[in-house]
Amino acid sequence: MATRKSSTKSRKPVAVANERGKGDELHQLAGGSHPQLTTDQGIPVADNQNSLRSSEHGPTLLEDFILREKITRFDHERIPERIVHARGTAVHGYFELTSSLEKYTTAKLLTEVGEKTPLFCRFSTVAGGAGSIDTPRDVRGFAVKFYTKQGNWDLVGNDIPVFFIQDAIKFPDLIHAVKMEPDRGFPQAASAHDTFWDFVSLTPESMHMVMWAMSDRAIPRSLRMIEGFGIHSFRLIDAEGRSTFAKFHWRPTLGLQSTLWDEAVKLAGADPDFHRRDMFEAIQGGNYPEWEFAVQLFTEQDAAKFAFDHLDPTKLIPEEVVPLKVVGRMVLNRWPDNFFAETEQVAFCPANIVPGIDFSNDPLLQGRLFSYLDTQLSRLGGPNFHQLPINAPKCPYANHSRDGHMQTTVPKGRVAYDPSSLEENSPRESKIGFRSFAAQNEHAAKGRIRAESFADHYSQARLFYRSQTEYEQAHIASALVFELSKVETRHVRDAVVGHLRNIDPDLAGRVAKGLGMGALPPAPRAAVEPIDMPLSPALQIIGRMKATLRGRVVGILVDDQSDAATIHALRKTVERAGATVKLVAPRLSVTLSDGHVVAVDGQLAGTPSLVFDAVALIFSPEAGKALSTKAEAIDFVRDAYGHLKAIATDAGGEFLLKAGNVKKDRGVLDAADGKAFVQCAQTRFWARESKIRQLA
Ligand code: HDE
Repeated sequence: MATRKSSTKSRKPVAVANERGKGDELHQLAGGSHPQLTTDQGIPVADNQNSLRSSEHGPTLLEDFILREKITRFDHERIPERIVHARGTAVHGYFELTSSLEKYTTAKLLTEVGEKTPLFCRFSTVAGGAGSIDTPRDVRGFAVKFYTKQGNWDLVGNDIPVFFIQDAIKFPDLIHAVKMEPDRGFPQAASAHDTFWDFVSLTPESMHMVMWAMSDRAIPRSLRMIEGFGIHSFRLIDAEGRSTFAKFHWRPTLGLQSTLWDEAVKLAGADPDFHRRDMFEAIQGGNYPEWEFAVQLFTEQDAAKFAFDHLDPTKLIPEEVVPLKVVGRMVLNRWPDNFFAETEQVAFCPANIVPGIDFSNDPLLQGRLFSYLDTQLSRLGGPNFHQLPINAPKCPYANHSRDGHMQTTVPKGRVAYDPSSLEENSPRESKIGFRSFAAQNEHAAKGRIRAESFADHYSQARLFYRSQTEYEQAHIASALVFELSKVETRHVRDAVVGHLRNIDPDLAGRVAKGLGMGALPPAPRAAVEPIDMPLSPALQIIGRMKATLRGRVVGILVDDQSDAATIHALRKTVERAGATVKLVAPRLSVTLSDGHVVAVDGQLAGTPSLVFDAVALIFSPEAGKALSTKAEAIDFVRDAYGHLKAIATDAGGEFLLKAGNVKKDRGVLDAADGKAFVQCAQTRFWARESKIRQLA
C-alpha cells in the first residue's frame, strides 16, 4: 500500500509540469522529505506527469501499467451510495454512563458508571443522493455505533420519534414514492411532489409522521441541535433474564433549534454543505457537541394501559406519560481523518446489539433486522466489511467464518469449524454470550396480519399538532400548503386535506384556504375514531429552545472605516456568551476606523446573513449610504429580519435598515448595548413573522 505523509512546513511552490517534466525534478522543487511514490505493487514511479507514448506526437501505449493502474483505481473510487441516507456527516466521540441501569440490564456500557465507550455517529438526510444539499425538508438519520467491550451496539435512529409506516414490507414503496420520480429523475431531496403525497394520502398510518415532517423538526438549524430517537421499543434484559421495555433518546445540550423554510431554501444555494461545515467548524474549534442519553422504561403491564400500542412505530410515548431518565452523555470530539474510509464505509445495522439488550416485536424493526446487512453486502462488496477499521469491534473477536471477497486478515491453523478438538485456541461459545429474551409466543394463527391495536392513525397526529405553539402550527400549515401546491394531481391534494380534517379541522381549513380550495374535500372514514390525548408541550421546538447563544454564530457586517471599538466590544460580549463571531465585508480586507487593516471571514456576496444566528451592522455613515444601494447588502439585512433574527446596528447601519424596509421591533437594537444584543440573539422574534410573511 502506498504511504502518504503531508508536510505542512516550508512548502515551496510546485513547478507546473511541462511535457518533458520529470517527477524527480518536481520533487526537488517541492522541497521537504517525501516518501517514494510507488504503484500499488510497490514499484517506484519516476514520472507521474506524463504517460508513456510511442513518440512525441504518437499514441499512448497500452504497456503503460502506471497509467492503467492509476486510471483503473480512479474509475473505481465510488462505491454504491446508500439507497437511503446517502448524504451523511459523521464524527467520532465517546459515550459516558452517568447513572447505572444494572437493575434492568447486563449490558456493560449501561452499567459501568464513568466508563467511556468510543463511538462513531453519522447524521444523514434520507431522500437525497450523496451530493445533495444539507437543508432539504427531510428526516435526519441519527446513527450511533458504540464500540463496547461486549461488541458493537448500533443504535440506528432518526431525529423524529415515529416513522411513516408500520410494517417493513411498505418501506420500498415509501422510498420509491419520496425519491426522484422514475420517468423524470426529479425532484432530488424533496417530498414536494405527486408520488410522495399520493402514497401518503393512501397510507393513513403515515399521518402522524407527516405532521412531524411538515414541522420545523425537518429543517434543523444544525445537526448539533437535533434530538435523536431509537423509535422502536427495545428490551433491556437483567441477569435473571427479565425484560423491561426501553425507548432510547438523545437530547442536545445546545437545545433544539430549527431554521425557517425560507431560510432553509436559500441556505441550499448559499451553502449546500451548511450542516456538514457547521459540524466541522464546531469540532475543529473545540466546541464539542454533546447530547444527553435518556431512556423511557416501562413494563408489559404499563404498556397494557397505554392508549396506543407501543409496538406500533407510528406512535410515541409522551414524556408526560413515561418520563425520560437521563443515564449518560455523548460527546463528539474528533472529525474523521478520511471521509470515504470512515463516513462512507461505516455500516450501521440495528441487528448489532450486545448482551443485555434485545429487540421487540415491532414489525418495522423486525424487517430492519434483515435489511441492513443485506444492503451492505452489495454496498461494501462482500462479507468482510466488518474488518474495515471503522466497522471492526474494538474488543477481541473470533469465529469460524472465513474467506470471501477482501479477506484482509490471514487466519492461521486448520480448524474453521465447531465443535472441534484439534486445536486448543479455537473460539468457543461462552456463558456470558448473547441470549435472546425468552418471550412467550402467542398461540394464534399465522398470517399477513396488521394488529387491530395499530388502527388509530389520527390521535397522535392530532396530539402533535395541538401541542405546538401557534407559530409552529402556522409553520406546519404553511409547509403543507407549500408541498401540496407542488402536487399537480387534484385528487391527491384533496385526499391529503381530507385526512387533515380528521387530524384537526382548523389545520384542514388553513391548508385548504392556502391552496385556494373552495369547499373542503370529504374526510375519509377513520378505522378508529381519533381521541383527544392530553397535550404534550415536550413535542414543541420553541418550548425546547435553550436561552443560550452557546455554539451559535454571529455575523458582523463591516466596511472601511467601521468603528473598531464597537466591533471589538461586541465581539468580546458575544464570545463571552459562547458564540463565534465572523466578520463580513464587501471585500476580504477592510481598514477600520483605528487604521487597522483587518482580514474578514467572508465576502458579502458569498456570505449572506442566512449562515448566522444573529447579525450586527457597523458602518461609517458614508459606507452605510453607499451599501444601501447594493442588493447583496440589502438582502443581508432583509433576510436577517425576515428570518426573525436579532439585528444590532450603529448609526451607519441605520441606512441599510431603511433600505431593507426593516421596521424596528424588540429584536432590532443599538450595537452599543452588547448585553441586550446577546440576550435577544438567543431567540427568534416569532411575533415578527406574521407581519412580514404570508402564513397559512
Ligand atoms: Fe433505515 N436503512 N430502514 N431506517 N436507516 C438504511 O442501510 C430500512 C428506518 C436509518 O448512517 C439502509 O446501510 C428499512 C427507520 C438510518 O449509514 C437500509 C426500513 C429508521 C440509516 C435501510 C428502515 C431508520 C438507515 C440504507 C423499514 C429510524 C443510515 C443504507 C423497515 C429508526 C445509517 C444502509 C447510516 C439506512 C433499511 C426504516 C434509520 C436500506 C427496510 C424506522 C439512520 O438497509
